[in-house]
Amino acid sequence: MNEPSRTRPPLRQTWPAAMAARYRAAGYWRGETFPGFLRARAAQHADDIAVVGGQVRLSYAQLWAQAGRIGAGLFAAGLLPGQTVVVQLGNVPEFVTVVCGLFRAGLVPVFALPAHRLTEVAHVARTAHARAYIAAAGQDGFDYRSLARALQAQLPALATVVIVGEAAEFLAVADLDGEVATLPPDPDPQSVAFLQLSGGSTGLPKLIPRTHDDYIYSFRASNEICGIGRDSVYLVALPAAHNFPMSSPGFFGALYAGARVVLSPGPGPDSAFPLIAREAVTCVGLVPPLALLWVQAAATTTHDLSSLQVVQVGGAKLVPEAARRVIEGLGCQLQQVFGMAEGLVNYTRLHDRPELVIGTQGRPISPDDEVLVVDDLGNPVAPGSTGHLLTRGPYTIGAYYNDPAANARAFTEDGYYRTGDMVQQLPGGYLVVQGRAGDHINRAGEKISAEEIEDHLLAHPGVFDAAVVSLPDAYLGERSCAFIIAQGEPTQAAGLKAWVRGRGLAAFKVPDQIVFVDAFGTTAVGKVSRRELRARLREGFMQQTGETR
Ligand code: J2J
Repeated sequence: MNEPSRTRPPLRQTWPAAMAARYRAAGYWRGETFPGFLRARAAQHADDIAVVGGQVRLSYAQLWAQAGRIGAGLFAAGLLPGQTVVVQLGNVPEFVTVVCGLFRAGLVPVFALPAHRLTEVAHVARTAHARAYIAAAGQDGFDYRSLARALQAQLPALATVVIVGEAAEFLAVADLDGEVATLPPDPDPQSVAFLQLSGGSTGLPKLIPRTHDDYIYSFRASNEICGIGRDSVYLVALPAAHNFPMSSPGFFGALYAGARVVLSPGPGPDSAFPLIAREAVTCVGLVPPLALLWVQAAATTTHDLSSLQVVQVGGAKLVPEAARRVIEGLGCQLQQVFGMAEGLVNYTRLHDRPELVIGTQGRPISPDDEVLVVDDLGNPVAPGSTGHLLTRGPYTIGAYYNDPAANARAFTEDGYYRTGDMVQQLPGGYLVVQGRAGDHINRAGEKISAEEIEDHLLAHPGVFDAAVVSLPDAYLGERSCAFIIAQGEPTQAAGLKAWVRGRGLAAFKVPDQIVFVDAFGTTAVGKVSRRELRARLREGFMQQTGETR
């Protein structure tokens, strides 16, 4: 399976045989696949509405039919089962139909965020050996067809471009068609269903191969924890390509349950509140700053939000005071979610005591999620102390795709994933996120690698050295700040920001703040690691400006 190209490293994700046997025996891995469950729902709930977005309302039968048409159309366009396809779509119904079409055709979606630009998409397409790119004609004033042209100029293997909307010289999703009989049988449940992106702390995004069995387990079990059933209405408010609204329990969980998925074109109250009222939405996932914005807007809205039962907040730390405000302001149950695209997801449970819901980030989905909290040397810390979170289990990966260096860093010899998060483990397995060991900035749930941005800044002729750090931010949780030692012609902050943007990067990676310094003040004896340097700059700056955590 998944092996069409001679040059492409095999696309797989494996667990040690004994663990795999345990996960099967425990009923986590049931041999289900995406096309398998989508076909079953189309048969069971043919006329129930599966997906609502824009003017479109698709039943489960229509979703399945569209998936067949799109899958067969991609074959007719020359794609072969097992090939990878970069999908860069916002919250439009075609996100769901295209991805389901790829699954049905045994093609492997690779998810890019709508905010990504040429540098990121090219990296992802190249690393995944992608043969096709599927995007919207435009969104938020950006023309993805020009991105497609630039991609094809760099990557000859990217032979096919398919566009949602006005396709220009490319194929249009609406025009895809082919013989459904050409579609392959359902894939091996252990094969890789798609590649998700990591928001990790070093360099460009890494690719996360997730299998049918492991991912389906994670959202099937999430459904139970989050109370998602056939009567639920799940709103996708965050970008659908994020792992959180995709799988925790996300729109895939909702589809698995035979529930209704409603796609909000934007995350803000203006887009989401009318949809909540119209569609009687019961569950939504938000990042902390967005949840607070919703609380503010809910105080004066004329839209009826009373259908909301569960508001999930995750992606970044929700501090207790903010948690209280969410509960009071939205008048429904709060569920904290601490997850990662690599696997492990923790939830506070719907019937947990308020102290746990407000003060922790929940506990793992599975009894077989193994969690270790260790010190810098890898030894377990005393119970209740803060340490590095390591994990392995039935839906946590053991390797990134095609990245041996990252794998050597990110996984222990025993196959534990080093999450990079610093946590405290309370009795009952509840985790409190205390920070992180790595140097990424968690900007309202979007992860930015300090190293990646420093590299782009260093490419500027006016920059002698650059260090990018996170600063506490009342709204974003964290914002990015670049300390710059200038050289040559004087450079302005605005010019540096424009430079980063001009490097073809997602706008959220442009430093929020730029501080010029004469030196990094490395007065201590000996060599200082980049990490220490960043920490010192952050602390020094915060002392100077009187900012507090
Ligand atoms: C503190 N930090 C958190 C939280 C994630 C569900 C929910 C979120 C993600 C996600 C996800 C946090 N408090 N509640 O994939 O399925 C930070 C941690 C973590 C990193 C993972 C899901 N929830 N984080 O955010 O892959 O640092 O996944 O390691 O984007 O976000 O980021 P990502």
